[in-house]
Amino acid sequence: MRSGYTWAGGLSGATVIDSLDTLYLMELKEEFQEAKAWVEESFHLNVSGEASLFEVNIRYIGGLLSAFYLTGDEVFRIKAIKLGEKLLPAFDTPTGIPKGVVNFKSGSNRSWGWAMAGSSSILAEFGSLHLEFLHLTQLSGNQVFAEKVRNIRKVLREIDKPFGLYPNFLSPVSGNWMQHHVSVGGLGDSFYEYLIKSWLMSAKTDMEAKDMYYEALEAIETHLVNVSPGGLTYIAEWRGGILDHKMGHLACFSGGMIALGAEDAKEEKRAHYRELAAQITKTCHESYARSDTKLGPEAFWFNSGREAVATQTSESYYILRPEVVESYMYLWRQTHDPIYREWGWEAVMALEKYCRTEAGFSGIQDVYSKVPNHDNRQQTFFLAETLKYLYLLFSEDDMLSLEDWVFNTEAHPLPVNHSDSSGRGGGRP
Ligand code: DMJ
Repeated sequence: MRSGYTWAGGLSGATVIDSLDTLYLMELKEEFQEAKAWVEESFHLNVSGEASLFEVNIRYIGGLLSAFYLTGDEVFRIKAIKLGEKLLPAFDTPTGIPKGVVNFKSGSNRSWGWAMAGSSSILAEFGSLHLEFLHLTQLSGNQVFAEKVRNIRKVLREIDKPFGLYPNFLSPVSGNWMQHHVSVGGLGDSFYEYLIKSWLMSAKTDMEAKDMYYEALEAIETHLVNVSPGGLTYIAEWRGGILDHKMGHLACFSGGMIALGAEDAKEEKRAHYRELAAQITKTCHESYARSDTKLGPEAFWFNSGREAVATQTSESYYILRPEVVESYMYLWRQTHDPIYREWGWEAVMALEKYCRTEAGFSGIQDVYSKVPNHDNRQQTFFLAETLKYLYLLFSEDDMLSLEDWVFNTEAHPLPVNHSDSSGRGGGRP
């Protein structure tokens, strides 16, 4: 077992913890017991490296919380809370907006060097803590976790937003935006996701999250959503008013998110959001269908007559990302249109053909080449997300029902807090 990941601060077993709930769900009982034994005996928290607050939260805390909720095994609850406590120094900033990196040894924090020369926190990072931190408070009785994320919400609620949009970089010192770049892909993505999911996880009591989500979505639609000459709907990136007609693979989760949120929109917008979700998901499928491997590139453009294809080899790779099949799963649950299972099956076949290796699955360097070009890495989110969403796509709707569970941005299911409103428990799958 190696630590391997630079973002993990010396924690080992990222793949084990990220895949616990997938193993459990798929009834791989022996493998699950082996993984649980590893968590009990070998998952040590007394490490001293520098960790990413965001990655440790979504993969480790999310993975442990889901494993606890699915099984009731105390070891997962206890380790999730202890690890959560180790993340708290990231919030020691003048605004309470956490910095991206926490030093497990010294308890100091810093921003990523690449984030506006180390001056900024990233929207998708500090905006994707809410679900897990509320559960940490619920399971520990310690209010500190909930207080931290409520403060983040307050800062974001009160700050001026250009055209109602949320830029990607914010100073944790001054609380001001550091530039005006907006993305529903990398750097922005899961912030929007956590707004609608906070609303759903609160059993539809967190009105603030609801309002912020629909307001943000309206601004995105007004300023970022476009239709290509060939009729493909996409979400562009916004740089202070200028658009990059580009969509990242990461942004393809938004079809699923918009579908998930459609039901609680104003009545006159519901059908519209369902259609928008279907169109975006169709575009993301096109990015797969237009490649030689039938897997999609990291980013695709809508420029000079070329649509839904990467325009540079540096953006032609596929690293086993989940976002496209994630949207198929949500659209399937919403519509039961068999096209989503067909598209999901195309992805399964392509993964088998181009990504399966002797030791597992690997990313590929060029989706436009049929010659094997493995990158020799199996990202942890392949087991946490890609395989889980595919499995759910071909399962009955009551397997982790969307009424009772929300998925964190790493696809770890967390129970809806029904006790707030109706007295129903979170339930087991
Ligand atoms: C995952 O770690 C999470 O989904 C995150 O929000 C962004 N993307 C990767 C997988 O692509």
